[in-house]
Amino acid sequence: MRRAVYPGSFDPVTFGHLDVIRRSSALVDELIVGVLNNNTKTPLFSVEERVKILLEVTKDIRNVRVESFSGLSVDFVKNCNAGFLVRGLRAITDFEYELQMAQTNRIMNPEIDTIFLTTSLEYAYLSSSTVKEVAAYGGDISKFVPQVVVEHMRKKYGKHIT
Ligand code: COD
Repeated sequence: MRRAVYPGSFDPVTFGHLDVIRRSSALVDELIVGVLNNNTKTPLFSVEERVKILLEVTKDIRNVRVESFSGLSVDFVKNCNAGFLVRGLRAITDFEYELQMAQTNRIMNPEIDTIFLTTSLEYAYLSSSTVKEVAAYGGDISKFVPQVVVEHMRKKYGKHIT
């Protein structure tokens, strides 16, 4: 079975992430979306909320599983019996960070490779931090994230979010 892991913060999941999930799930038998439970950063959404939202927005994709993880992503990939890590690339700024991470991960576990999907052009600008900033100022985020995320953001920031 060809299994891959797409690890990330997903705080919150955007249409850009969803596009990577759809396209990479079509390349493998099973895609596991790994949600980092990060104790050092304070995310807007708890890991439980992020998993719940991801389960909701991926429920129509039959070969996608969603799980949280702590620690190194290569260890999570190994524990999942997966051979690949999926990551998305938007711009040259992503490339430097992603290349460094992919190479470090490969040194730590040479059996695990990283596959990069380049962003779809319509989502090239999109990031979770931009969505949070727009939402914090009461802007319309419905073009950036699924409706279920809009509703969760509304609860976090108050009802003025579109
Ligand atoms: N289009 C395409 N791709 C996108 C878009 C978009 N619009 N938006 C985001 N992406 C991609 C990102 O480039 C990234 O590849 C992925 O989606 C997830 O993005 P985020 O921002 O939700 O998640 P990150 O980048 O914060 O996730 C970082 C990890 C959690 C994977 C990383 O910190 C990690 O593995 N941590 C565990 C400790 C570890 O193993 N560290 C690495 C040692 S080198």
